[in-house]
Amino acid sequence: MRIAVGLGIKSGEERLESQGITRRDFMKFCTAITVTMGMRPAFAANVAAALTGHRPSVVYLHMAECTGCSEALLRTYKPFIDALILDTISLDYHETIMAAAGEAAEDALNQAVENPEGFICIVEGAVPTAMNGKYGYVGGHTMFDICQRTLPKAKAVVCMGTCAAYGGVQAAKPNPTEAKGIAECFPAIKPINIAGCPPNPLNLAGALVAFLQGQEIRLDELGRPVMFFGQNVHELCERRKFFDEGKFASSFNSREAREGWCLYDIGCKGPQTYNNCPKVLFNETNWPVRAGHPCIGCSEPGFWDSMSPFYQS
Ligand code: FSX
Ligand code: SF4
Ligand code: F3S
Repeated sequence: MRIAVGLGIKSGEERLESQGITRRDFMKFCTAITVTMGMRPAFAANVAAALTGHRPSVVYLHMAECTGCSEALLRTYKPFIDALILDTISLDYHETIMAAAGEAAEDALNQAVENPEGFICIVEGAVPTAMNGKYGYVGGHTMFDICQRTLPKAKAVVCMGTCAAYGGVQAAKPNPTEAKGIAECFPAIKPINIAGCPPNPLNLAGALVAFLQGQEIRLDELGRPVMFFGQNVHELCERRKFFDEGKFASSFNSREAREGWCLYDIGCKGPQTYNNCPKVLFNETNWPVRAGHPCIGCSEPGFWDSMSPFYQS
């Protein structure tokens, strides 16, 4: 396994150790990514090698959004998932967590974009396009201009969350800012859409691993990696047997809901929604439907309009 022998890899292992990440925790994380990617257990060694190898430069842009996607990444129950992802990459620009401000931040962005080794661009949030983009500014530039200047130079563009992928809540009717997702806004860009509001950080980690390994990432017609979004929530749901038996909870606080009956009658959109939440879980702990909340379709384009009302009674 490369992690044990290569000089560069060893320094990767040392980096992790210096952050208090034990080898056991690290391999557990690699196994979680392996499962998320739908690979066989032995693939965990390849994941470990990808995560401890060369660190690609990443520029992380924020558009119009709630920043819940970054929160999902940074507020993991064990700090090491965010530490690992942030250690795997060289995060050269991220408006929310970078120390630099003002001109120093601008310089950091310009330098990262001109890096001769290239960079991966991760985008959170939708792009406001009305009035020439005047609804969204960062550092005196419209969000539209920042994307237009940055995205075509990236080796890969990853949309972190449904807003960047399809517009999300900003694009909900009546959409006064004419917010759009990246692919709609810039048709020449073919982003990898890690959909979800918020998306699961393990899906981002899995996509980065696949990219670092030079794997072909097969996308569905909505730009989502099939390895994470190839099945719908309903197929994977643990309440599914109750659906098949025609056992539907009639209210959120009913005994039936607590006993695991299907939430379809109270608004669940699992049958129309492609995501791996039941399999991957958030924080290795839970997912909406297990917690008693219907799926609201958060990984689908236009879900604020097409999937609402989210609750039925
Ligand atoms: Fe959207 Fe993400 Fe939902 Fe929020 O950045 S996908 S509103 S969790 O923050 O963009
Ligand atoms: Fe399908 Fe939702 Fe029922 Fe689960 S709770 S079986 S996802 S309809
Ligand atoms: Fe979103 Fe439904 Fe999963 S609401 S988080 S796709 S269960």
